[in-house]
Amino acid sequence: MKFAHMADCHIGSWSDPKLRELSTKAFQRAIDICIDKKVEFILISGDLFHTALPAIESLKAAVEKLKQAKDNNINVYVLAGSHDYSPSGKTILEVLDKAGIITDITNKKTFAVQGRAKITGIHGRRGSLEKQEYDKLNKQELENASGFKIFMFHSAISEIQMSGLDMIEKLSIKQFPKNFDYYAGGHVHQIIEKNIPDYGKIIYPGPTFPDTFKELEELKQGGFYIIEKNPETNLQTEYIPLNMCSVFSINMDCNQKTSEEVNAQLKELVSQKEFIHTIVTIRLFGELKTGKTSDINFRSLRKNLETKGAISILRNTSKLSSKEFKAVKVAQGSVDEVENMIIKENSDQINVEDWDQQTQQQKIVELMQILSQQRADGERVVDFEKRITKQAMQILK
Ligand SMILES: [Mn+2]
Repeated sequence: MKFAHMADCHIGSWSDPKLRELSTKAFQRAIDICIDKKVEFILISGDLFHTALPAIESLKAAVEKLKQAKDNNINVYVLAGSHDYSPSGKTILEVLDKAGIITDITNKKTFAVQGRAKITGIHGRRGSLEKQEYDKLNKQELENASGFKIFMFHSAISEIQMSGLDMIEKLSIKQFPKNFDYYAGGHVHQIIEKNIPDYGKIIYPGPTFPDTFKELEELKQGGFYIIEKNPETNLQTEYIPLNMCSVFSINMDCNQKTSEEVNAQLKELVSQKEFIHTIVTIRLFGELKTGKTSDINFRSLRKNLETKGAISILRNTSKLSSKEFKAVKVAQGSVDEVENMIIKENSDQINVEDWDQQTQQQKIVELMQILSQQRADGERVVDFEKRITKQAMQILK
């Protein structure tokens, strides 16, 4: 018996069209490899699509490949993940199931029989709402069943060490039925392979393509598993990486550096390197000694990298600050109190001629009020813009 196990394909994720295309292509390549290696069936443990109602292009790209698998007599078993549900609990997987392209095992109460294998599982929901589903399981019946049993799931497990996932909800392995041959996991975007006594082989294959900035930095690429089980051998697992491009990550501590120094160091870091077919991630953190964060010249860096062939340049400066616009810690209070305090503490950083401090603070409050207005019912966008601009100009005189 030979089958593939993938999860978290997130087809349609990334707003950058180039990254979205790479992510879709990674999934397509995975299916191509499965056809090439003549697997008997494929398991997809949740988050096949990034959203419950994927865009037509994403749907088309996925369906085309899934159909190809089907035409090669490879059945594809898909479980809904936390991303596959619309707020009203609908998933596109039901449609694909009805069309005979996949087998949606999301609401399967019993086993799907695939040759010598039996497949069942429990879908994932946002906020780990699937917990109740586990409580409803007739575990004994599942545990006593014979044959090569596969349990698909889309949840984190508290007994398995996972880095950086302290905040997410987990299930206990004790909620799972015991005595399965293979537990096909999803949801955790990490590659994890574990044997748990009384249970069996548990695998999280990670995503088929990194889905976030952090995943690009840490994983660099995605992949999936091919599993083989012959009567005379143990389970054999092989991780198949999907190398779609290179990822070059810059992680720079900017503490006590001037914005000029940071600019120079960034320039130095990328000089004498080629970036052909490479995604570049730039993470800057720390507090600049002088200069503003906006003095970091990303535009010229981007141009430079693009000339050297970079596919996409992503930056993260959420932990970068400057002395000139320093974060202000304020005591708790009402929104108005907190706002006023922040304005007071920062208004000396701005200097408008002819305004004293008090006038300035007053003007800031008034401007904020005007800018937070919403478009009135039936008001045209141009009229709305005109109205806001006019009011703001009156304040600024
Ligand atoms: Mn996911």
